[in-house]
Amino acid sequence: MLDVARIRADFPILNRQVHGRRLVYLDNGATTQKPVQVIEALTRFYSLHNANVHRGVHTLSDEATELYEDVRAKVAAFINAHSAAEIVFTRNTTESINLVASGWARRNLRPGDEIVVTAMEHHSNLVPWQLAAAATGARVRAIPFLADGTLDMDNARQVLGSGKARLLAVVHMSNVLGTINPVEELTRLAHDAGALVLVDGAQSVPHLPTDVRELDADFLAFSAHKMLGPTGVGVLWGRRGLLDAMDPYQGGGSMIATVEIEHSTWAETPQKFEAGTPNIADVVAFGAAIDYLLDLGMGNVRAHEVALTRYALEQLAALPETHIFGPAQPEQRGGIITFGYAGLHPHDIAQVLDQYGVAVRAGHHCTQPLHRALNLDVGATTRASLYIYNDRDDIDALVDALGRTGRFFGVTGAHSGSGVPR
Ligand code: C6P
Repeated sequence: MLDVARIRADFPILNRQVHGRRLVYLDNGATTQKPVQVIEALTRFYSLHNANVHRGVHTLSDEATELYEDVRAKVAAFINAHSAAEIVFTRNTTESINLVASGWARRNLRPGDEIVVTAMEHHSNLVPWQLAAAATGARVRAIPFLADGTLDMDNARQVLGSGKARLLAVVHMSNVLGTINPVEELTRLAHDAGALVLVDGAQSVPHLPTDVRELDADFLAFSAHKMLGPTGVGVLWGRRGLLDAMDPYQGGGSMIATVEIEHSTWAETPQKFEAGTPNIADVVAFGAAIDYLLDLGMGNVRAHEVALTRYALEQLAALPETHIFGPAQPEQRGGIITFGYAGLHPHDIAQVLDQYGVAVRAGHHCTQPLHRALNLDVGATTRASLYIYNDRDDIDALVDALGRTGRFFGVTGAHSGSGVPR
């Protein structure tokens, strides 16, 4: 599937030590590390091609524009979009969702309309809709999830069939449960009900082969930094007709056709949504990240993660004090493994694991409603999240460090207190 040893050699940061130990990086859901190919693309751009885009007629500006626009085409191909014009560069997934909430929802929603989300949404796919609802009189409704971490599809059919749904905003892969939601089926239900669909692909696009024509949704949002690329670059894919009909998100240079003192007209999609100087160098380096993933093959990335997730679930389940959230089968989920351990507070766990060089995330992971639904003593969990450079040694290191953490806190094995369901 993947030659992890060869891959690891491309990631300089994986050579460093943390507290005198080998770095075991298991916080890929937050952000991934960057291969030397991406780092060099960034340096190369600033060393050789740096100029502003879409403005100059000089050589450097032409080169910068071509490099920048080439990545737009590369992103379009990566998700099988019909054209590069459907790709808008933003700062991150959060901004991509806010763009739709501002440019589409505020213009199209009316009092009584419903924006349907799920109880497992990241705050980024919830708060923008709350703001849009407050501005329009629409209402936000959530589809709950079941005890096994999958979405309650009976409820989904009911809510989407109510006749009030105008938009379904749904996470493709949960950043906490790892659940892969049946987005194609949800899209069919939403479209049958006359609602549009926005897919939050922040955790899915980096890990699963993505084909927007198969998904058949209307918008897809994701971030470069979770797929080997630099921070500060996000993508909004949208159907051309919808993007064309939307209001601009911000006003300024580069997004206009003509400007008078009192009014202006807009540039074509996608320039209409990219006001001001964009994050040129990071977009260009994002192109190197996409090349890297294409070279590996997204099918192989997925297969590697399914195999490693299976191993991780087995090894963690063998620790008697561990409770793992989300679907039991690796095929139903991504490489996101959130757990409670021995009644310890997740922050304590993460802090001790760090002493062993193991980087995991602890907290509510920007999903407070999800954590409330899990009915925990504390609104927090510990999360290990995998990517292409992780291997069984990393999982073994996590399990070993967890055992040591338990012994450090004098845990004997009984489930009690925080970190496990009540
Ligand atoms: N989740 C995590 O550790 P940004 O920050 O805009 O690049 O991505 C926001 C976002 C949206 N949706 C989902 C499903 C996400 O997981 C994230 C980011 C990180 O889980 C940081 S909170």
